Amino acid sequence: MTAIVTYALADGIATVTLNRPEVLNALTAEMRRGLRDALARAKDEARVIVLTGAGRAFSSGQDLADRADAATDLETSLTEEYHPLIEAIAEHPLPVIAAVNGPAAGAAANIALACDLVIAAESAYFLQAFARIGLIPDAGGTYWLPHAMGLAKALGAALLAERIPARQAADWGMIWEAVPDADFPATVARRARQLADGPPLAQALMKRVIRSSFDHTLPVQLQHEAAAQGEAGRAPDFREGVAAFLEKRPPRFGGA
Ligand code: LHQ
Repeated sequence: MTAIVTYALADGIATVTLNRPEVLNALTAEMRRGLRDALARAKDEARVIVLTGAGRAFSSGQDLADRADAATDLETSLTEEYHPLIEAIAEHPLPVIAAVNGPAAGAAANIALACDLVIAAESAYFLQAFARIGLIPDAGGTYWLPHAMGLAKALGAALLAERIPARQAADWGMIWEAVPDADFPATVARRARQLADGPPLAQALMKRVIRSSFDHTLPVQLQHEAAAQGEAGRAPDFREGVAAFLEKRPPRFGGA
């Protein structure tokens, strides 16, 4: 049987692939567990995680035909299964790239937005499909959307439930970049390499501190920033980064 979530590790890059292409990688409980397991495994052995979809889609969101899920109350399904997944991405010490190869709909669009760097192929699109089936954006949608693109666009995306093409998503600041389909695999590989070679402690700290800024006033945020910078400054990667600069060579980060 083919795994419905695959995991491949190469040179510090953990690639996690949603793998039910015949239903556009619609998410089942087993896939959500597989995703959480993959994220946990990568923690100990990778330097960056790439999350992507097999076939022509990233993911169509919740599997609407899954009978087990249909029997579960939505609030329970969200709090017990989706939320731990969203938090595992947002709180993961490693940078997580969403490589959005095709449509990202429903909960999957918002799982992508939970990632740290979203790179989409130009033919991909984001669809807050929820209103079409009488629901509201979930899996963090009501949080990420206004933060990522502002209130006006967030409300429009939720109420109208129209496709947001990758290029538009990038123009709105919702994702990092949209790239021509032909360049997509190479761009993802290049960005993954770049992050895998980056300073792990500083990356983990910047993820945490930047994400927490939503909850803080400026004085509080400045304190968190200074504390994290103090920690980064005491670590070997800072010494290595400065030495590499002075010696005019690329840094070798990852010092314990
Ligand atoms: C699917 C799905 C799918 C099953 C395509 N399920 N089969 C909800 C409830 C519970 C708890 C937590 O939260 C949530 C959150 C959510 O995620 S709700 C939103 C769920 N997603 C959607 O509403 C999107 C549904 N899909 C679509 O609207 C379309 O498939 C899109 C626009 C993504 C792509 O359209 P097309 O490119 O035209 O592909 P298609 O519709 O022909 O799909 C291909 C196949 O995949 C098809 O099966 P078939 O046997 O006819 O070839 C679809 O039935 C199947 N599929 N999405 N979510």
